[in-house]
This record gives sequence, C-alpha cells and structure tokens, in this order.
Amino acid sequence: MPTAHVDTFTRDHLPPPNEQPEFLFELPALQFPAQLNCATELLDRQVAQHGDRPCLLAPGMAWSYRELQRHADRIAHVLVQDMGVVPGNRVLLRGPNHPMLVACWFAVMKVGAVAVTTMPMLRAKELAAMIAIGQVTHALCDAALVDELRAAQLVAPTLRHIRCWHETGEGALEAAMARHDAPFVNVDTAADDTCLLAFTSGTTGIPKATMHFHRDVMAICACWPPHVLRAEASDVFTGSPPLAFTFGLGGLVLFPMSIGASTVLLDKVSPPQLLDGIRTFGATVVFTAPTSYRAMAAHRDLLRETKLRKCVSAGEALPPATRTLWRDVTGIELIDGIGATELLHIFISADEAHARAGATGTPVPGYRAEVVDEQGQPVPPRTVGRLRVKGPTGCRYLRDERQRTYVQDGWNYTGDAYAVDEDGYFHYQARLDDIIISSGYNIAGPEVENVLLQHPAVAECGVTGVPDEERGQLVAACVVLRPGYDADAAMIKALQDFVKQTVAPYKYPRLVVFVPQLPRTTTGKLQRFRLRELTATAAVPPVTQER
Ligand code: 3UK
Repeated sequence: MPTAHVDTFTRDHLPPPNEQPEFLFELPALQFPAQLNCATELLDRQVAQHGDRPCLLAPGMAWSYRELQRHADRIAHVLVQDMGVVPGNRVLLRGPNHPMLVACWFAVMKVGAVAVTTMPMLRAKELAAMIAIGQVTHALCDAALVDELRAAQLVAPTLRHIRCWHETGEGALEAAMARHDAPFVNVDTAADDTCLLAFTSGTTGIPKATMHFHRDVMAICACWPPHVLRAEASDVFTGSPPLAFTFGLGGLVLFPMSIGASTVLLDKVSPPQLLDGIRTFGATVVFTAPTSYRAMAAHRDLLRETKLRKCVSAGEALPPATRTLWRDVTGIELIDGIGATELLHIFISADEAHARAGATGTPVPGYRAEVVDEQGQPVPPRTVGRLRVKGPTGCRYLRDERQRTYVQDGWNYTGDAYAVDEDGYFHYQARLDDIIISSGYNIAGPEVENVLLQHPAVAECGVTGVPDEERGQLVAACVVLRPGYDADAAMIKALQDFVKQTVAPYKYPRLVVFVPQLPRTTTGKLQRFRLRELTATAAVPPVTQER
C-alpha cells in the first residue's frame, strides 16, 4: 500500500513485524480499502449526507457537520500553507475538550499528519518528554494553556511552530483561518498510515507512545458501538474524558460522528458540572468513570429530569455497588467496558441486557480474549490469570522495548488479572503490576517518587496506591525526611504542593506518611506491598483527609 507520508518517522519506528500483535479482520465491516483517510469517512462523508445536522455542541456554541468541516478545512490550509506541515509530521494538540480541538484534530487527519493530543493538565516536563519521543514538529494550542507548552519547547527543540486559538491578532489561528476559505482536498493516506500517537505511562512513569492507523480509527467505530452501545443519529453524546484519552476521543468524537449523532463538549467535568451539562443539553448518552457515576448518583432529583438512556463506564473497575446505585437512582443499567490505549478502545463489554454484577462482560465482536497462566495456557473457569486479547486493533509502541512485554505470540497482554465464569463472562480482579488508578487516571508511583526526591526535605520515599471508596485508589507516599525537617501538617502540605507544581496535579499524594526508613528487600528493591500496608494502617493527620 503506498504511504502518503513524506516524513516517514512513524513508519520507520513501527515495531518489527515479529513483535506486532496478530490482527483480526473477520467481521464484514472490517474489510478496509488500501487507501483510507478517517476524516473523509467520519466528517466529509457525513457532510455529503446530512451537512446541516448538529454535530458539536458546547456552552454558547453549536456547529453543524458542515460548520465543523469548514473549520477543519481552514485549519488544514493553515497547517500546510502557513506552518509547512507535510504528511507524516507529528502535530501536538493542546486544549480542553472544545469544538476547536475537534476541528484541529480533523485538520491533522486531513493533511495526513499525526495527531498527538495531550491532556490539558500536563506541565512542561511531561510535554517535553512527549515532544521528544514523538519528534513533534508543530503544535496547535488553546492560548490559555500555551505557557507550559512554550516552556517545554525550550528543552524540546524539534517543536518548531506553535499556533494558538482563542487568541486575537495577526498571528492567531483564527486570523490565519480567515485567510483560507477554499475546501481542502484530503491527503489520500494509506489505511495503515499512522494518524495518531496516544501516550500511556504504564507502570514506570516513562511514557510510551502507542501508534494507531486511519484503519484503526474506523475499526473501533465498527466493533463496540454498533454491537454494544447501539446509539442512534438522534442521540446526544457527552462525558468527562479528555480527548487526549482514547476513551474520550472514541466516546465523544468518533462514535457519535460515525452515526451522524451530536456530541456535547464540556471543558469542566467534575460530577456536578457533568450533571449540569447533561441536563442543559439534554444528553442521552454519557461516558465517564465509575467514581463520577457514584458522585452524580447523590442527585437523584436532578437525574430524574435528564434524558439519559445509555451510560458507559470505563477506565477502571466498576464496583458492583456503583452499578446497583446507578440503577436504583436512574433506572439505567450501566454499560461497563474495559479498553486500553494500546487497543485504542473497548474490547470486553456488555450491553444493558447482558450486564452482570462484578463482570466487565464478554469479548466485543471483532475481538478475542482469553485468560491464561504464566505459560500462556488457558486456565479453567473461575481461575485468575493474565488477560490477553487480539482483534482489529492492537499494540504498537513507538520505538520502545516494552513492546515485547505487551505483545507476546501475537497476543496483547493488558497487564490485568481476570477470571472467566462458566458462561464466558470476564471478571476483573486487579492490575498485575503496581499502577495506581485514581479517579480513572493511571498514575505511576515511581514518577511521583522522582518528583518528591527533588524536594530538599525528602531523603527517601515510596509511592503506592491504597484502596479508596470514592476514587478507587488514593496516591499515598511514604516519606523519610532529612534531619532537621519536621514531620508535621505543614510539611505534608508543602510536599503535596511541590508535586502539584511539578507534574499534573492529579498525581499528588493525597496521603503522606512519615516513616523512619523504607521497607526494602536484601537486594535494595522497594517492597511495595509493605508500603501499602504502612500507608493503609498509618495514623493519618486530618489535613491529608480533605478531598
Ligand atoms: C484498566 C479497566 C477494569 C485496565 C481505556 C476505555 O482505560 C483505558 O485505557 P488506559 O490505557 O488503561 C487501560 C487499563 O485500565 N481498565 C480500563 N477499563 C476498565 N479495568 N474495568 C474496566 N472497565 O487495567 C486496563 O488494562 O488508560 C478505557 C477506552 C479506551 C481506553 N484507553
């Protein structure tokens, strides 16, 4: 298949064929042509059929499919003519969920470049690491968030051009867009040209970029949505995940647009704000994490007035109590689904009629899943083992040796411990490793440790997750102070603030426990299970219990 990429960086850094997963294209809907551009399929094709239908809604805004196309086409011209983007270049996108972020994403698809959408809360340090790994050359950014990006650029010189939206003046993206009004002819990309890099930090905190093709974007639209979600063109989607998280990209952009539905993009999505958005816009389909459902369920009267009919939970395990609570309050059975950045979206799930308390569901049509032992042999029913999956999408890390851990013998190993029951339902147990998952965010202990160690008061530290009703897990730090520093509430606050100022604030330790020394093995390794015991049983000063 002829690639459209002039800049062949992503193709050059695909994992070698023998390290890639096996891909399955058994469903009729997964027969893709050799040339495919997902913007043509999801945007331009929809405009041709029903351009005046509402597409993107946001506070004070409503764009039809045609209006989104007009914006995306103008931005595509700016990328090519004003910024010098060539097919295959990596373009970083930074902004809260907003119609302009979606327009920029489609513009990147149209020009045959590679979108690197980043979480709004990331700071310069994390952005610089991503720019370096992805060799990012261009960026489009909400002006309100550009400071951290400019700081990252100082240490990540591959990034040559930044343009901002929500800005006035000659240099603004809006001003440049006003100078281009011709339709844009999409670059004729190969189905297997990479169109996006999605970052995941896994267990070590060293970010990995997963690579996904135009074909992969269309494949996820053909599997879970028609077989499990079964939404309709009249539905109004909304939810909380950022578009940088593939859960959000799929649920809030790709899936609604693949069926001509509309979607509400909210930049503030705490549970009360999400509930407010659901009510104001008459949303019928919502995507969010288990903790958010738990918090929204407290507002029974407000929920009664909504038009919600489908509620999707993913990102972390759904506690059965939350499923029951949500059903009691709303009458709606949650649709749970496990997805992964490596697989792009959900691969095990159950619709409302097939939901089972404590089970994620069964493999989504198009995917196969198994639970195996250490030798890769399938285990008997109700036995805990390692989850492995294959389907039309799968793991391709950009130039990263952890490819050989995630993919073995053609299977994707997600790192989750699962058990299958007699009826073939998959029951989540735990992460096989030590990743902390708090309010749906994956947080790596060692990354937070690395930050804490840079504080002058910290001699040694270990960061782990402790169970929490509301957030799933809390980030907890065991800290050994240097002599001369006081182990008091002020120190706890100082350390928490230090983390918040250095990396994304959600990574800060909500629990801080001072210990005289850390538990270590004879070879010097931290004993994380002991850390967890220490933090779970330690007397917690009141200041750390604030939420
Ligand atoms: C965990 C779940 C139990 C699990 C994601 C939907 O979460 C997503 O991607 P990530 O790369 O994390 C993947 C890991 O998160 N997990 C996700 N969903 C569930 N555990 N029940 C669930 N329902 O450990 C998995 O390996 O951040 C979710 C769609 C797209 C995504 N990227």
